[in-house]
Amino acid sequence: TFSSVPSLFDHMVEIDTTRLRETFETYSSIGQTDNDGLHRLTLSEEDARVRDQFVSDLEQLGLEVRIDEIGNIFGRREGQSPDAAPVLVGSHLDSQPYGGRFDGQLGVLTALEALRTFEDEEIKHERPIEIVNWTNEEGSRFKPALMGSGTFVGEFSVDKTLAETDADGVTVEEALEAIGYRGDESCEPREEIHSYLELHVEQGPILEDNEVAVGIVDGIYGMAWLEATVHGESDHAGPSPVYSRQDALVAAADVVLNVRRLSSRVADDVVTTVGELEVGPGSINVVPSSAEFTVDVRSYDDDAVAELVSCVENELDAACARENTTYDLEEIWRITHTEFSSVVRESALEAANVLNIPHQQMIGGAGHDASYLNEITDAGMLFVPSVDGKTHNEAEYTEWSDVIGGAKVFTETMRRLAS
Ligand code: HGY
Ligand code: MN
Ligand code: MN
Ligand code: MN
Repeated sequence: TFSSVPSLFDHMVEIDTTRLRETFETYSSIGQTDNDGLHRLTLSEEDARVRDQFVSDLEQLGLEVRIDEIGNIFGRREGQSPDAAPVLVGSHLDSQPYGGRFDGQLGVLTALEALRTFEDEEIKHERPIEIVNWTNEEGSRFKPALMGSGTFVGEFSVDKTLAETDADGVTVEEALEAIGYRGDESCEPREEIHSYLELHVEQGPILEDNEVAVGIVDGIYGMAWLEATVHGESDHAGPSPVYSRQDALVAAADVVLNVRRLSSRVADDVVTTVGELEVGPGSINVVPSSAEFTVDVRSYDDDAVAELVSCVENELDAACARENTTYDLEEIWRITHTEFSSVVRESALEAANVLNIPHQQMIGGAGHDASYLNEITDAGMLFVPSVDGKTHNEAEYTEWSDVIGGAKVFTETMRRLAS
């Protein structure tokens, strides 16, 4: 379907797979867990060390390095036409608590290897190419997710981002200062961007089930993040009769289970997750007076996400009526679904065809920085298979042959976008 006959002029770029593997192992050792995962929360001491490694690698490659006021790190390789709009490539180096080594990191290091190869092979390209590491893609220590890219495209104000606090009350601003990554560049595009390309592990089972090496991503689910607090009354676990209790955890647990049961009724692809739950006062013989929990709701259908958010509210009303408790509910983040542009997708499809690498188009359920970049430029993503679809888990893994396949398609796509 595409002019996939490799034209003689398609200079196929040979990445250095040994160097990519060595670099991957070096970065994986920074924040490495006992089970070979990564514990590298954004703006932590481990994140500081991997950022230092990244900056030094960019400098060694002769790139112009700049760090913006919320710690996004950019490296620029000039093109033949320095005034042309640049191609932006990259992902994120922060991880989930006890997460995997591939989520985010693989995308940054694949982009680094592509640029190193361009340097080695003196590949000429019209457009400047910029590599980026986005601050706080994961949204675990500081909420919301996609914080660095979201602020860059103007979705979040810099002031709001700097004021976000972690569970210990530390602000993003303080954390950036503590690790020396509060840069002096303003966090906004300083020029028109031609396109954005991100490689990422699929974090699902589709590519593995279909035995396909590369996913070319059409779109990403929309999602909403909620924080609920149920208020009850603490009481003695012994003498207080059950019928008169106002047990915040019982009400919360009711909601958690019912929301899960409701999901599939709203739309086939809806997924809901309660990932955090904190009970107060937290004593074995005290009836809980508070239960705070988060809800992560996703679907490719934005209306289904909206409907699920109101389902959570209805369940809280019903559960609190049954248990004579009250609640507060706050929506802390909403992002609508993403439909990527054809510009990057077509280049990626041509690259995969020319390289003869099996590929398919697909939708992704995990959030990615590319979603926000898609608001200001032509963005696109490549996925590589996740073994057993496992991710946000120390066992996260991608076969090295798939890492190479993805890196080849990435590098050829980047070459096409920049030429
Ligand atoms: O939440 C997500 O999907 C991403 O991993 N931050
Ligand atoms: Mn990620
Ligand atoms: Mn993630
Ligand atoms: Mn991402």
